[in-house]
Amino acid sequence: MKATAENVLFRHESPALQTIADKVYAGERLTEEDGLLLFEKGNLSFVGALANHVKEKRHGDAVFFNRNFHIEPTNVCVFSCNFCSYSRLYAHREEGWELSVDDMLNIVKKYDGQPVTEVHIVGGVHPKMNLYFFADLLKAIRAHRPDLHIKAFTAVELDYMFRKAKLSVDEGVQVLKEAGLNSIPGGGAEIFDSAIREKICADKVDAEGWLAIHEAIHNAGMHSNATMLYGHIETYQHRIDHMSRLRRLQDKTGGFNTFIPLKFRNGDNDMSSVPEVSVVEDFRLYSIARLFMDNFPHLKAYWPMLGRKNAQLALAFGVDDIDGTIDDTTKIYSMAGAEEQNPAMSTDELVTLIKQVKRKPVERDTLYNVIREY
Ligand code: V47
Ligand code: SF4
Repeated sequence: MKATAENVLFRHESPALQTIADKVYAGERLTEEDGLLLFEKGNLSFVGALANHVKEKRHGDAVFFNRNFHIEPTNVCVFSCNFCSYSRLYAHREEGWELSVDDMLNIVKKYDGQPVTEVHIVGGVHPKMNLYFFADLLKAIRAHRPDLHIKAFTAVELDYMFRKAKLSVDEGVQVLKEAGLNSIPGGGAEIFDSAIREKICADKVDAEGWLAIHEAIHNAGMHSNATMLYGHIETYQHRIDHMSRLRRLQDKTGGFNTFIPLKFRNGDNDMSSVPEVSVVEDFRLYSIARLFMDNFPHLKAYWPMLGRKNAQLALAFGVDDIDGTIDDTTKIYSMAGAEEQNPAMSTDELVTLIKQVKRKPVERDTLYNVIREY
């Protein structure tokens, strides 16, 4: 065999893994069996090198970020996901927070004159905050700041709002679109497998419902993201099944921008006895996701969850996006024990973080239009 860089790098791997490497270099889609084999047998350097190859082929040295801030309308929630450290049941709502439309508009006003491009709005599922409350919120933000991209509400929140309003998914989506919604975030997907869902988030929207809402969003001409909560009680097969369902919907609609793996954090929740997976397992997952999700343009490492140093490292394992400046406005991870207790980074800090690992920072808007290269 000729000693090329490629076959030197992979020469110790099994023939089956070598076949996967060949497929990746040829730009061929990996099967579910390939994905499973990578999880079972692919060591970090093997999957990482392949993922970096794919990342660089698609995006070169670019690493995307945006200037955004979060609004969390409430942490009161009718559901009781066992992994959630953040929510408070309605019966204990005095321990939580509930923002009015005016409160939230005042948060938006704090950014007047600042070059933020996106507001990200997600929270618990409050029984009194209905579709029309949120439509009013969208209208108020849109009227105040017409250029701001509003990325709001997970499929879990939407499913509840639409059902309570007795509207079909398409009708509900239309109401919010007309009020000013631009796209939706990827939360609530967790792990699609129904047996796992039954154990970790039994009472909220199921896989089919989650996927149907994203499909309706795409059909209405909007984009969305997709997440996967990993590293708890799921198996490798469940991860592949999850990513495969997303890949199939993406083949159909092309409406997903970004895949965001979310590492299960075990601080202060009903799954605290489940140990967290290692950092090596995190980066293997990012790498395999980059290889398997061939029709997802972007792979995001959410830095408030990973921490800054690990987010930097993730850029060597297929990741091309590290979300945004955020500005200390999200609590979902700090309450679950993430390193970043007050997540905020200035644009300068984000740019430096990316440059330190010899990548090119590219500021983007929500839809990945380039705003500025650094
Ligand atoms: O669905 C909750 C996760 C998600 C824990 O689309 C936890 O740009 C780990 O979806 N350990 C909500 N994860 C957040 C989310 C998100 C975040 C950033 C960007 C985007 C985007 C979306 O947070 C939930 C759940 O999967 N989560 N608790 C926990 N203990
Ligand atoms: Fe509610 Fe979301 Fe927490 Fe589940 S993860 S309990 S839906 S806030």
